[in-house]
Amino acid sequence: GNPSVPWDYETKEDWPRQFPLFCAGKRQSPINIDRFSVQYSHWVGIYPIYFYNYEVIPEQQIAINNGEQLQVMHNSKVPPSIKGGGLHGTYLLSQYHFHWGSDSSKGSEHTINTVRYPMELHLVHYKAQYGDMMNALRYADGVAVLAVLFEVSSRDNPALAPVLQQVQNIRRGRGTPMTPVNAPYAVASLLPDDTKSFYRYEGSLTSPPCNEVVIWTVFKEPVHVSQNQLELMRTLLDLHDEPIEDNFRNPQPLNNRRVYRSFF
Ligand code: BO1
Ligand code: ZN
Repeated sequence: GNPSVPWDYETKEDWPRQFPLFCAGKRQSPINIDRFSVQYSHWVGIYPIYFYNYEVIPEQQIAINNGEQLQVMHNSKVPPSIKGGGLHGTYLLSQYHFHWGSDSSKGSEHTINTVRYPMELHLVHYKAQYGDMMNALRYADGVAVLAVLFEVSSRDNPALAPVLQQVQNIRRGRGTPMTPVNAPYAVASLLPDDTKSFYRYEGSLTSPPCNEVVIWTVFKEPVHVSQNQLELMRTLLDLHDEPIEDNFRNPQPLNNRRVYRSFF
């Protein structure tokens, strides 16, 4: 697993061979969440996830086209953070990014009862006590990702507008200027109304090097996105000036894992 070896989604089925250190492991992500085999957990359900500074409008967020994803780094002095919801300790937001498909029949990484969604948002946090993201990747509970599924709607999702406004400035991959997202909005506006109902399991980063360090939270309630907004995502270009699309990994074997739910 040499992290400097380039990877792309065209060869995603080869990641276990290309990055055998972690991508061939037994707690890989994403997974299919089968509603009828998930188990209610009192431990996960008793306390809601508490969101700190999620309502604060960051002074500045930076949108980046990294050649594989549209990623947003925040630049706030006090980063948004989460605790509760069965997580041990506080996790600080590092970045968030999106996975989407070439058409709306696919795009999400997690599937629910094998149903694919057209887009999935990942809010990537690292455990505060581990100091930074790089160090957190060394611990089995180092990273907590919140996943939000999108379903197609006839209405635009206003929470996506500030990020999508930057797409024209970062259309080409790596080497394009990092663009501040200035429009006022809070990260919280990207979350579903019901953050108390979610699925929880232990998994990995969904792309190489696939470190098995992620406590996953997948919200039950999807949010909405319009076809126009999805089309805008699909105009982003990768390193070869090809559209970035289908930047998702397929569900991985559950193996010896349980998926919990926070709700009855
Ligand atoms: S995901 O949320 O599971 N799709 C995911 C996949 C890959 C990463 C993060 C989240 N990669 C890591 C890099 C680190 C970097 C970190 C934060 O993202 O391996 O080098 O510091 O941006
Ligand atoms: Zn992701």
